Amino acid sequence: MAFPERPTLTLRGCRIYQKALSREEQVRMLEALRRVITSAPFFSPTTRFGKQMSVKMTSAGKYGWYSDARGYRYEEKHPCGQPWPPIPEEVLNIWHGATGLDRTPDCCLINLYRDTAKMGMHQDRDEADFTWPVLSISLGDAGLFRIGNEDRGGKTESIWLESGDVLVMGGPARLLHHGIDRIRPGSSTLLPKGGRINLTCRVVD
Ligand code: MD6
Ligand code: FE
Repeated sequence: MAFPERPTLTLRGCRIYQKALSREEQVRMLEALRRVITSAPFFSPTTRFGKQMSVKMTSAGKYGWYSDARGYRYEEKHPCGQPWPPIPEEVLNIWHGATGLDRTPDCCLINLYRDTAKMGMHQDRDEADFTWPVLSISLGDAGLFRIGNEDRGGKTESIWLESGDVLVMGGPARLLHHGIDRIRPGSSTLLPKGGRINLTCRVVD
């Protein structure tokens, strides 16, 4: 797949490629993800404060992102004890196309949002080197993405991320706070049971 040369939109330094994946590419990516999810089922992480997150998660790659009472971290194994499955080629192709990097990501975190799930404002800062970008791919229902500042608080801006949109958070945008306020249930027919899947690929080491 030839990745678009230019983003359709830039928001606070985040490059957004709207509809970068065709419907056929989205369907193929979802099929690849089904295989990942079969060997690494979704689970509900809890925060450091013991609260269950509304988003279900799993991962592919050398590391998976994990959270429990001991805090946020990367783990080499799914909570069931097995290593995470490899990152699907369909995802790696988007990573290389959008970032232009030869280096392969160590982790593809898979987030599942059903109807009322959301994700609070956060920074992605569990990785060793912030010069590597984070790439996100959205599939299924639209999600309202809010982006703020390096420091907590201050003015924010929001954009609806739709199925097939790709976002790259790199350079000066790498440590901006961001979150998902809500999804718009029923806005896509891609996932048979509805909801939104977001993939984020990261270099961890
Ligand atoms: C989401 N995304 O879209 C949550 N993180 O469901 C993220 O947390 C995210 O979109 C880092 C870079 C891009 C992202
Ligand atoms: Fe994030």
